[in-house]
Amino acid sequence: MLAVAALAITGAATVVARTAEPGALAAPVEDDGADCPVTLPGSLPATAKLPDPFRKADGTRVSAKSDWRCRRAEIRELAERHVYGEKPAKPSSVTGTVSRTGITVTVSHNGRSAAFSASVDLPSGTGPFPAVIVVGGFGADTAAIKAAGAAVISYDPLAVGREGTPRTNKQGAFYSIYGSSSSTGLLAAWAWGASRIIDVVEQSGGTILRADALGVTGCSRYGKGAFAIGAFDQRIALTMPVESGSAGAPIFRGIAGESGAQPLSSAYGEQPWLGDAFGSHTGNPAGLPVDTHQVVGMIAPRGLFIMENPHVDWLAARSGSVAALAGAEIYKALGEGANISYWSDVQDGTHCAARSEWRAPLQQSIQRFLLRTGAAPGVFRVSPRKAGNLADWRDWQTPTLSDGPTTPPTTTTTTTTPPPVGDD
Ligand code: MCU
Repeated sequence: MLAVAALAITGAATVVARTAEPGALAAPVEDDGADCPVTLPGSLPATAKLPDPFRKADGTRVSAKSDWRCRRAEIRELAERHVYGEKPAKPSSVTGTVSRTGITVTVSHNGRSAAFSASVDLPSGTGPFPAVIVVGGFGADTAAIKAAGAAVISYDPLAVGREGTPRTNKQGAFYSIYGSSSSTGLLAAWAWGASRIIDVVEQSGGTILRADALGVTGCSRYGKGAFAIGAFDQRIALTMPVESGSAGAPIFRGIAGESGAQPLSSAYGEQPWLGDAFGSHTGNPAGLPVDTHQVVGMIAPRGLFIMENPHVDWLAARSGSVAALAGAEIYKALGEGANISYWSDVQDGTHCAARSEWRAPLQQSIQRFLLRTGAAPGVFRVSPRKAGNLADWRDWQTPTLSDGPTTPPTTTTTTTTPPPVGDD
């Protein structure tokens, strides 16, 4: 009895340790489900509709909010196996520096090493500052980010995973460590690189940049990257993919039926963005045991603001709206429905244009999730040009999740029960 009570207490302490400061939704670790037991069935039945995100691998459904942590670990495993390829955990050595103008990263693992860097642009005022990792060099409103009080970390992901290489000879810092024939795609490699930048920020002591107040954004192929970076590192408090298109936020199952959208085979073949294993799914997304609404669920309940362009058919904004709507059901079940926002109702059709419509919700998101002031925008503005219908895509309902753990801990009275006489 005492041992059980002690376990219950240890469990509670673990939960406390996982939570950063009050109001913070990001985890202090890259993957807070790393200890979850994940046993996946060899194969799952094909489903034309979106897989039920609440159905666990053992066939039962998630019933408590606290179950999401290990359900997320299952989704992560599915996403790695079938979509992105493996994103390895932190390598044995990550070192580097943070200055007011830049970040250097040096990684060593299994006798191999690689280095890359990012530049830093601080806002006015005195730090330490929250920061947004801007992936690639275009399409992000860096002026709005700085005006909201966050620094910009400009991350060139091509140094970590180059484009223009065949899948058999991938290049960049990630592949210098894990091998040029690694089956991991560029998006997971970029996510690994962003995580190593966060490791260095974390180790820097927080005098310039705050590791507990980080966001990520990027447009187009770098929107695909921003989405994957936010999904695979729970230290990211705010994820803001812009016009990410196929291999980004839009549901894979919707793309084939969305007129003009970049086909899955095209997204798979244009660059090795997705993992090699995705190659067997491009003609049959119904056979995928996971879809991007569950990748949205990997981000939940952290801040997420998905921005899309409904004027360019190639960008698959209708399938993007379905990913957001289905993913929002996960946020709602977790009691954080306002933490996901979506906006595709924009005027300018230019891909990755600077857009005045997004400035206010973007700044409000930075304030809420990085500076922790005010409320989340909690806005869903879907363009009528590309409005998907969630009812067409699901045959599951959103559960009401309890607040407590599924198996309630043993009552605390056991802690005060004296052991029977003679039992020591
Ligand atoms: C939307 O992202 C990509 C798209 O997948 C590609 O087909 C196209 O070539 O480039 C887009 C992009 O990254 O534009 C800058």
